[in-house]
Amino acid sequence: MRIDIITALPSLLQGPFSDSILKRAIDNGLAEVHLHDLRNYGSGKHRQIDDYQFGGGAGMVMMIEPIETVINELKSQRTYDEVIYMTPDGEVFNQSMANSLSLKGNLIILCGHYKGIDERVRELLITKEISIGDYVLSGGELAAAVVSDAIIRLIPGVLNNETSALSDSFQDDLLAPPVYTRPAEYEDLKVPEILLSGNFGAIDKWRHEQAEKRTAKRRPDIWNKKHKTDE
Ligand code: 6GU
Repeated sequence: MRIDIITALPSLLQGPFSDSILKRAIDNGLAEVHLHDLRNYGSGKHRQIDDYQFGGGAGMVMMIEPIETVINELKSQRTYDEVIYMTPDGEVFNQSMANSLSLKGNLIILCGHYKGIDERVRELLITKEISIGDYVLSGGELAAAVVSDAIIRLIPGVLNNETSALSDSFQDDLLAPPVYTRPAEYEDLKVPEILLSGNFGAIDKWRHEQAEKRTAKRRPDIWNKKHKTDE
């Protein structure tokens, strides 16, 4: 999997890929992430990438040409499965979108800024628009990092068996059950007896029940949907 991220603020995106699971995935050649500084594609002495909006109003709009130039340059080098635009008015990201994107080969992710991008970029170049939730961020960069993380960890070989993504929250429409480690007793709080029993069949059953209880209580929306479709 290769992800090309186009951004006016590449330094905002360096951190998330320089540590832990994402760094290991990249070091092991399971994922490639390339950051492209939109400023390098800007026009004129000032490498302009944004301008005032037609019709007036506060806030700058990202121009078509620099974005088209970088996207065309990338497309001339390989074919892309999706050209994604990160925007609060996109489709709300979830685990099922992460699952299907993790099966793709090459992705472009464009991060918006200011008031957004010229609408014609969306018409001409973008194949998918993603939001990470109903709140507004200063730009698409943090959202692009979230989406990339959710996708890359699903690539086979990125996680080991123990941390397998199959047991993640949401993967089976259930939240994860509670987990404990040493000490077995902390102040008055004991780890549930069953987890110390060594009876792995009973432990699995307990965990599944806890996951169901937790989902029904905390996320009735997911719980009710699951039970409608199971019937
Ligand atoms: Cl993708 N971008 C911005 N700027 N804000 C957001 C978002 C994206 N998703 C949720 N809020």
